[in-house]
Amino acid sequence: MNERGSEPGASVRRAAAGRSGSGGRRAAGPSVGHPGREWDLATAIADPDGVRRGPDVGLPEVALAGRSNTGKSSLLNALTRRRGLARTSSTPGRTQQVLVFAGPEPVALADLPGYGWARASRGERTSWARLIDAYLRGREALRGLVVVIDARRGIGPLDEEMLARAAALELPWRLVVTKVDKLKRAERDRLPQVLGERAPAAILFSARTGEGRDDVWRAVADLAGLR
Ligand SMILES: Nc1nc2c(ncn2[C@@H]2O[C@H](COP(=O)(O)OP(=O)(O)OP(=O)(O)O)[C@@H](O)[C@H]2O)c(=O)[nH]1
Ligand SMILES: [Mg+2]
Repeated sequence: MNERGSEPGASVRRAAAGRSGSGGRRAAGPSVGHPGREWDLATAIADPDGVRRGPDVGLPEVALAGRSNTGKSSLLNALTRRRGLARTSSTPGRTQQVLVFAGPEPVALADLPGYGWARASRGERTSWARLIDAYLRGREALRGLVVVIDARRGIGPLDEEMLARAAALELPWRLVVTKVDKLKRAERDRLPQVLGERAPAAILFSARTGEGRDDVWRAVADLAGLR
């Protein structure tokens, strides 16, 4: 099947149709998705208390985490094939809440605020960090993380911290190395060395060209316990 011609998440729906039982933290509803429904915002969580209060979307959830401006929201838009669904910006700090999106697939996608934006005020950074932490700890439907890394920056200390936190919470994760369209051939060839031991767990992706999109969907399905 060609990349552009495939439906969003078609492999996820096929996998869900054949699955027997759900893995992860706790079963979150029937996980059937809503065939025919367009991807749309299901709920927004603005503060740590909102994690407990926030409505259960009734689907297992996979969250997109990563440094500010790495391309989390762009990845979400590529996965759902809805340009402009999650707001993106060349200015870091665009996403400031946890935004949970649901559509026809049997999995919800959560767009997290980015971490590590040096120009955010200390207060903003603290409140986003608290929100992310509360979400990771408290969101019952959460099954796993896609940790998004900018291909030109590699994995930094804050990313390692996020991976350690995921491990401590027993949340499975996958790495997505995005913006690979920006790499020169030689830079791309060096990626396995740059990523080191993380390389085998990494999916190369570009929101610009669509490269890797189906692989990311497969990873999302695995994280959600659908395959
Ligand atoms: N060339 C290229 N640019 C990208 C890609 N993905 C994202 N961008 C650009 O990178 C910038 C940041 O993208 P966002 O998707 O808003 O990043 P984010 O991680 O959601 O950022 P925050 O919400 O601020 O944490 C935007 O200008 C995007 O157009 C990609 O795969 N290739
Ligand atoms: Mg964003």
